[in-house]
Amino acid sequence: MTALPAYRTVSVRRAELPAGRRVLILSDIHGHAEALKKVLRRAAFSREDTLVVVGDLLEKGTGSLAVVRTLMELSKDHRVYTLMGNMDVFTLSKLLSDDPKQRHSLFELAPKMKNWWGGCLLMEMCSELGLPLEDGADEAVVIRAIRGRFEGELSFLQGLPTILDTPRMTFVHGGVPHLRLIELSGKDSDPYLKCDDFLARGLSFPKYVTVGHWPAVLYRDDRMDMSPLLLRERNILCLDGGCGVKKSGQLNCVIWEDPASDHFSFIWEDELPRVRAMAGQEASDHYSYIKYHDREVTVLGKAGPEYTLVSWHGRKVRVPDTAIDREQPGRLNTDYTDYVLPVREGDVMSLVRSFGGRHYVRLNSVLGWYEGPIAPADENWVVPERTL
Ligand SMILES: [Mn+2]
Repeated sequence: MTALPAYRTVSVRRAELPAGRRVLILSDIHGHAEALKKVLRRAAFSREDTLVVVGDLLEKGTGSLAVVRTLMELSKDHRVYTLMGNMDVFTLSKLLSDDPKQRHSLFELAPKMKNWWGGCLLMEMCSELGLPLEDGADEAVVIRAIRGRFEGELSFLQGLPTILDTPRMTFVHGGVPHLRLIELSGKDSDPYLKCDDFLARGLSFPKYVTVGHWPAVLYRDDRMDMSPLLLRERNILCLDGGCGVKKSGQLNCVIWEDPASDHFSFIWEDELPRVRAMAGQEASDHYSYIKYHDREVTVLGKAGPEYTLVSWHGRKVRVPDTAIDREQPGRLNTDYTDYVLPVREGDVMSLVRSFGGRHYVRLNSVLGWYEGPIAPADENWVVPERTL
């Protein structure tokens, strides 16, 4: 067995966070460079603050290179700690592999990534190099060119630590089994970056452990609420708003008022159009929330233009036709809710998509339906900051 390269093993960075200074925490930017810029602007991020990015800069968006460059640039003259995520390691390990098969898998994946997310890091790099992948490029040549042109970006990514440990908070993309970090040091980082469903492990910690990776919405059973989840009794903060993974997701930014305090608030941004509700509506009393791991349905028939009626656990649910998996019509291709949101006239919402005159929107971090008329939102509208 060959030894893992250093960037695939656990490295722990230790730091003191200056008292009295805000700490802004992001994770899972996933190639959403515009959302990143917007959220930093909204937070009025400055040299006074500390910024911690808890991994997954890359993929599932079209601006991976811009995200990396933005963070590299900020790191020069701001207090920025950027950590590694599992997607970052995934792409990096293929771009840097000496094994042509490993590299080939990235080329094979590229058209799928383009289809799902509009692009991928490999495509961005090729397009900057003027070597479009569609022309059946010579993979060895492309990889050599990439390693040359993007040496700076690649070495920045390789240098990202796995864990940031500070006196009152430990940051890691996926999760940790305990805080004896010295024992994790040098091990394969994969289990700590890809720690799916971290909360289900039932752990609690003597200081805050902040993670991304697993969208916080998946921990909630009542509504599709994308806001960060702070479990004070367990000292765990999950902040992934599902940016990238879901078109309906948001990039959360947790604001820790002072590293000596226990006061946390958050804002968010996304790249969706913002619309204003022209009328109010009441919330639905009964609704379904179909999660990705439980999305088997029976199609009952059409339910008007653009909608299909399905049965899910014996409940009738109206879903947009596009939510039915084309390859396996017995299931949905996404998480889904038919929840009709409580909306007041004038509320500003992120518009995911409209179907037959009804709008699938996110309002106050919660996904659902708005059935009234919409207008473009006022450009001066700002995302409200909410206490956690
Ligand atoms: Mn991840």
